[in-house]
Amino acid sequence: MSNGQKLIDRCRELAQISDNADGTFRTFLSPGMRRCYETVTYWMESAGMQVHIDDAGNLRGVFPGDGCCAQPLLMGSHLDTVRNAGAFDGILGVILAIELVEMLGSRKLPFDIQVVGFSEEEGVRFSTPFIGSRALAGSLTEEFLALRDAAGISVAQAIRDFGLDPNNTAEIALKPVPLAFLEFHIEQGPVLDHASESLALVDTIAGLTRARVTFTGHANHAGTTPMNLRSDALCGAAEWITEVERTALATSGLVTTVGKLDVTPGVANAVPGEVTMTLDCRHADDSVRFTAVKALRASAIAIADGRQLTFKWADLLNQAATPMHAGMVELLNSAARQSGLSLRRMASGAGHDAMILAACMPAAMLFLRSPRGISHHPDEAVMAEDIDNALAVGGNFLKCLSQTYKQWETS
Ligand code: HGY
Ligand code: MN
Ligand code: MN
Repeated sequence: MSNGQKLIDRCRELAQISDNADGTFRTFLSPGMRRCYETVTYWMESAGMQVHIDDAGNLRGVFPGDGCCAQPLLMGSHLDTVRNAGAFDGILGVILAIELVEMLGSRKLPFDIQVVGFSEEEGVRFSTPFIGSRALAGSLTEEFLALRDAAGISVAQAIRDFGLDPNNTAEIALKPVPLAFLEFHIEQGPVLDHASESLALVDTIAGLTRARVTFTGHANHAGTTPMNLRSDALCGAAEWITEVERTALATSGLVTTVGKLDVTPGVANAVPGEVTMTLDCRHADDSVRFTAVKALRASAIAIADGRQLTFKWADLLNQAATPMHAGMVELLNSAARQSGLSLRRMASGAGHDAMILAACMPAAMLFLRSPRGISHHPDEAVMAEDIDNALAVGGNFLKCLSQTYKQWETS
């Protein structure tokens, strides 16, 4: 069996570990995550790593180097998922990094290799992503620790419930800072599949605005309330959602999504009194994103005024577009050329932990083709040959970095 197929099998094995009876779903420090960590810990230890869980719930494997370089190389991705997820988003990046370590056998590099499985990237449980990587970047503030999930449990309490110490999260920031962070990830879109290409270098990660938007009117009887006397929150939301779509269709490179919508009272025979929804807006150029978000906020206010509704807007996330480290991308590119591959550079429409870690260390990403461009869906897939190519590039990257680490050392 090729390594590629072995790693596909491992990802599919983890996809069976879920907090839901139907579909793959694991959130921050959930029971499913604990079971997932047990399996990944076994694979990390089999590859010769020392494994621990840090106080932000990240799974951490360390493969010691020969001591020549104090700064480690960090590789990894996230182990949490969206609801009804595929088997490879995030997970493949952790499994592939473990395999690169395993392929070293007893060889020691000049630097330690740290493999991390981040505890929360998708932001499902607390409506805010990147909890694990923020801790490693030293940006997990008290404000994040105080966020509460739908059951009213705070991030800090979830950390305590898992047997960890939320008072220690400030200690997690990596010291010394790693030479680099390398994340392997599926593209999650159609570009490579359409071009029949195996891998790509990521040059920038699109910026991301996420907000919670609420329209409030008056719930009333569906049968007795005349149409001209209604303040129907859902009709207002519907008018705005079509404006959200129209704005993106009219703006090159902009994507907007209303992915979650809650209606109250949410019964067939009552006029909707309140609608709460999420807005996700992304673009590789922050000024374009800011202009779009400003226009969408203004149109929501106008729609609410015109329908005697009230309107609330709560910012959940404003993540800047993040360029990858040019030097590290070039090193990855030369590793790819050594593997006989000539790779395109492309922007990532999806957000990734690399955009958080890029604030404090050189970060680079290698994309693997997503067959049919599907992701955040059970039909998400990856091809064994692309994993084999990624392992070849990753192996050459470790070799190139071992030969050039002195030029990247910062401490
Ligand atoms: O939403 C995203 O872009 C990523 O999958 N968390
Ligand atoms: Mn995702
Ligand atoms: Mn991901």
